[in-house]
Amino acid sequence: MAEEILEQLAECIIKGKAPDAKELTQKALDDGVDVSDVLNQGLVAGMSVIGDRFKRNEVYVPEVLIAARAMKAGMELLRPLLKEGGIEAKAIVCVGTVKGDLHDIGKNLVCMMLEGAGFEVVDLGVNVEPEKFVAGVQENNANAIGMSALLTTTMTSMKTTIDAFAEAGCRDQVKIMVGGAPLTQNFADEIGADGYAPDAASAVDLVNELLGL
Ligand code: B1M
Repeated sequence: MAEEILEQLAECIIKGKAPDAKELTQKALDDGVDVSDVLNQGLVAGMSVIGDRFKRNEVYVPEVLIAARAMKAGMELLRPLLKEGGIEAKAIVCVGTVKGDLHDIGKNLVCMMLEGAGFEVVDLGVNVEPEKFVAGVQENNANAIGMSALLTTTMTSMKTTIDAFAEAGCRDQVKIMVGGAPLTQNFADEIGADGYAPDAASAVDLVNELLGL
């Protein structure tokens, strides 16, 4: 019975049916299904199917955004219960678009995919100064950061941000991943990032790998 509802819930996420996802999340909770099962076997399971399809170019940005909206509808009901029950997120990741850069569509996709994979995401927004990344990690006890840049002129802010972590003496406490259309693995290596993700779904694989999860 519980399995059936959770399968239906995952299917709602895949199809991006937000009202149905909300209704089924509530139904699962009313039926006494464990909150973490609703999260992992319902919402996260659906979102990870979308993530895999996105990586294989079987679905595109609009489908991911619609699925993420459905996941958010369910998450709104779960979030307070997860907090109450002391159910911990897999890890905490601060994500932002670097200083000077206002592009946020890719960054938002990364946030949604990470949240969909069970991470707590602190969205630092756009035009994020290096010091704000450092403060974000320190204030939230974050395990990793994800930096996004869409302009060749702002890619350099990534290096400045990595330097700011070193200057603050906390470079070793955080895994740093980077992404965005003009980036390459070579660039990530050059600036001393821990990893590069070419797309939002790969960012989930990367942070899992970097944190050994
Ligand atoms: Co801008 N823009 N833009 N723009 N814009 C580009 C990037 C550009 C390539 C257009 C062009 O000339 N062909 C060009 C950059 C050229 C360059 O530097 N090489 C450009 C320019 C020049 C500019 C302005 C300077 C234009 C001007 O004012 N003269 C200006 C800069 C403003 C600023 O940031 N300071 C500007 C402004 C804008 C808008 C505000 C109008 C708007 C942004 C709206 C918004 O984001 N809210 C905009 C848009 C929409 C674009 C294009 C058309 C689309 C970008 C996008 O959202 N793609 C873009 C041209 C293009 O790509 N066709 C362009 C979809 C998104 C899902 O992809 O962000 O790559 P993307 O994210 C992917 C991956 O890269 C990865 O995952 C995502 C999903 O798979 N990823 C990460 C991204 N971040 C990651 C972080 C990670 C991991 C993976 O962390 C671990």
